[in-house]
Amino acid sequence: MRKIVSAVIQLGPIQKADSRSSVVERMIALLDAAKKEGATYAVFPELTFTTFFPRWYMEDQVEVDRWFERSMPNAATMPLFERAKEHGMGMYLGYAELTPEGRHFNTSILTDTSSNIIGKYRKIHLPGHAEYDDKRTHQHLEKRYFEPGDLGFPVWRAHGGLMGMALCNDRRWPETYRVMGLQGVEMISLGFNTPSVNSQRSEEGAEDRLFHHRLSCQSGAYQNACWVLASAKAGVEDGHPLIGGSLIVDPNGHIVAESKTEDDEILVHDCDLDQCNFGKTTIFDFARHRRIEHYGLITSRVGAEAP
Ligand code: CDT
Repeated sequence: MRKIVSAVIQLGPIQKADSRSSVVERMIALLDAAKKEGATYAVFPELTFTTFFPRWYMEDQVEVDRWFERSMPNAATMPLFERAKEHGMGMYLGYAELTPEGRHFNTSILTDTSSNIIGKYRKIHLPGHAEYDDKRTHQHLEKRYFEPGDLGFPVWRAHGGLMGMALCNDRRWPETYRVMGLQGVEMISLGFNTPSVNSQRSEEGAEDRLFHHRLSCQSGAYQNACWVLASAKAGVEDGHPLIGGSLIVDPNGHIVAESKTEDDEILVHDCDLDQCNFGKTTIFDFARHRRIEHYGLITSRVGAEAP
């Protein structure tokens, strides 16, 4: 058995006015609680340190850049990294990254048990739109504020297994999981901020959104025989509701833990990476069963074209 006692740490709402330091304080308290439950690895949400700012339309780049981190860790976030190191815990967390060259990414990192950053992922499937859209009930401006990630979907040897990362909308795309599956991934961590109502179809509410979220994470886990650890930023941020539904999904596609609130909450599960072996050597033994001679359209065509 190769067990990672894993904590998915859901964060309740973060308001526009909340400081990075106040969020980091909350995160440290949750990390301490997860440690008490025996966790050695913690998964935090997408854009962990701030409100989900892409819902706000901004034209002034100085105002936009206030939501971004120019280095990681930095003065505000360092206490979290120090506490994780004290506890000997690895972490996955998401943040808005502003590079020294002035590039903007929706990013996540993976740390080892000494709080060294050993992996970086930049969100590839950016949802939403780039310009103000008055037909939507709320804005989702990720395409305005971020460039698509340029690092692919790498997999790292860490924490005794093969670890991968994704961010929010990536979880809806089978390609995300399969590219990591083809590198043998055993555990995928992902953070999300999912509005509770579809901005273009108001009858699609939280129940449907939770259904699609579970469906995506469960099928990704099953079809690639890996663990999926999904951490929400949840609850009402300045009047805008986000779903909860943080999950731990096993390599058979079963949900083994799910959050019950839309607030700060911890899920802890003993994830045995050896549970991936059965699926990877039988029905999803890619080397024996995949038929790549028929998959060309997946990388040669972006949009659907009828014959
Ligand atoms: N953060 C993020 O990627 N949210 C998307 C919302 C899609 S609707 C524009 C999600 O997939 O949950």
